[in-house]
Amino acid sequence: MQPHTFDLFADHQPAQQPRAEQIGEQSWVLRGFALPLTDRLLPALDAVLVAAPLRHMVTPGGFSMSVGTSSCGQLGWITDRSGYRYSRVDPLSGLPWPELPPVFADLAEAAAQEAGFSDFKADSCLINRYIPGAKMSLHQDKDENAYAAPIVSLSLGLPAMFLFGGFARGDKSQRIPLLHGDMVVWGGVDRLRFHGVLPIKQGRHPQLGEQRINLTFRVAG
Ligand code: MD3
Ligand code: FE
Repeated sequence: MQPHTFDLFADHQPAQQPRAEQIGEQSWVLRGFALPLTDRLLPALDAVLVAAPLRHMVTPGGFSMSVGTSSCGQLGWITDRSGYRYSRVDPLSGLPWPELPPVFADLAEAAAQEAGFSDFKADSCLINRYIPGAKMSLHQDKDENAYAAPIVSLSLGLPAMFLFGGFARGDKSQRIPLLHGDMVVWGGVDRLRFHGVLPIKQGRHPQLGEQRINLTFRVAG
């Protein structure tokens, strides 16, 4: 974490608004946390997506995901007819995934710290791209090797309605709007809660256009 990055966060935070909004026992929404860094985040994201383009992966059941996905970092999440897993290589290129840009790593660590998780070092960043109408059905994230570390997410572009459920598929979900620059940290007892994203509404974001991009930073290995 570079000191100048830290100053940026301090300077841009509106004084009145609470910095962190608790949504679960060990889960926090950090409204606008990434906004001071978007000028560095967006070009880094573009470079990653040139090296490892978004693609619509196929689930074990044979359905093509409505969300386009890619990854950076040492491990990337993939799915195909044989199952879900993390891979050191991008199956599209046969090459290792692009490195995690330092601005991504610093931001994820700072957000985790803010939510009470120190020394968060992500080895994987999953990139999800939603166009209007795309959604993510309720699911649990269980493909990581350990659940001690939190998952940190960054929302960019069009708004989304995030569903934060319980520990069984049928449990009631909270609906949490996520806007450009918002970050969420899920850890500890909340790590295995069901969650999903409602279909994205039509719209145009001034910087990202007609799309939402979500990054999730994970310790997968
Ligand atoms: C809550 N992505 O990629 S962010 C996913 O907005 C995923 O693209 C959504 O669910 C998206 O798996 C939601 C984050 C998220 C990730 C892991 C969680 C929320 C979580 C684990 C437990 C509880
Ligand atoms: Fe998930």
